[in-house]
Amino acid sequence: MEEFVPEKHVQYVISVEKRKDDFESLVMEHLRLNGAYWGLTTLDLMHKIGAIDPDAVVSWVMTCQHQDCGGFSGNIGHDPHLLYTLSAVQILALLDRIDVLDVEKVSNYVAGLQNEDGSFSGDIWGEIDTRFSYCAICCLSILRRLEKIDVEKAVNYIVSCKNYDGGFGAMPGGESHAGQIFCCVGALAITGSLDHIDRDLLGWWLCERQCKDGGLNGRPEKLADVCYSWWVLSSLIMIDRVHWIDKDKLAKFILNCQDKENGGISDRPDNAVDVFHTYFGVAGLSLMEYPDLKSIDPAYALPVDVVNRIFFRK
Ligand code: 3PZ
Ligand code: ZN
Repeated sequence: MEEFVPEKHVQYVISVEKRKDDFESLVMEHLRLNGAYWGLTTLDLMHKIGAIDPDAVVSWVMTCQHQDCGGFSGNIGHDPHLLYTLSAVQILALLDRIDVLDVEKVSNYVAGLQNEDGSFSGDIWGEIDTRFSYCAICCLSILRRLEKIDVEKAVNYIVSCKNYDGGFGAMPGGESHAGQIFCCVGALAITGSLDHIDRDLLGWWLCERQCKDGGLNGRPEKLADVCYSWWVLSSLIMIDRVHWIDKDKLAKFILNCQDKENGGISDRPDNAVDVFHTYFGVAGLSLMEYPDLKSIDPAYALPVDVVNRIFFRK
């Protein structure tokens, strides 16, 4: 039986946070705000958010904000995008520091990226993708400013990306993919629109993602990968069909991807670890109610206690 080594993962996440100039860090330079969200959420799920200095994180996050438009970039000196603006808002929510934000300014930036057909562009360059619909809706919901967009049009656009297999793509007619399905189901869950989903049809497609080795893949014929534990499981939970997969086999697959010596989790057994798969591995275990982990909200991708604090201030 594989054992879970949370203390090692805490050490690993903190060490990645400190290293700033090796190869892995350089590749990740332009998306450090995403990386910070993955690392900090992992620590919080393991009850170790106290290991970091919140004031230092908050002031660094705020240096990534662009004063002209209100959006955030992945690091200082890069271009703002919805992908990083969501991570910034999630980090501040996690640290209970939304108060440092000019909420009107950030929410106007996000709302300004909605198009006439209800879709969202990721930034001023205009690429459209249902991932950006999720980023915008999740962000505005956390900021309690969903009324700034046309929610009905946003929902209708997402529904127009639904396929005959029950899944969703990046745009109308785009191939179903588990990451994209998470974004669409998450956005529909947040806006209370899950009635647009055929739960049995989508649940079937999602539970077909479980491979012989117990892991989950992102679409047919692909290898299992730890990050799909999150995209697939969270979607199954939101549509109430998570009992259709074998949780024990999936937990074993994730535990098998741990580096038990130096900490961290990889995409599949024996590969090199990274913060992304460490986060999604721990988040997947949390969704399966693994002992001693905080539970994570499948739609907001934040610990449940953080989400409750946002909406009920308790
Ligand atoms: C990884 N990105 O484009 S990336 C990401 N992938 O920035 C971060 N599973 O070098 C890390 N694959 C590792 N640390 C991988 C984020 C990708 C996803 C690649 C991946 C994951 C299988 C091939 C896209 C949210 C945000 C971004 C993504 C998905 C979800 C890479 C490759 C790509 C990227 C970064 C590093 C292998 C870490
Ligand atoms: Zn992966």
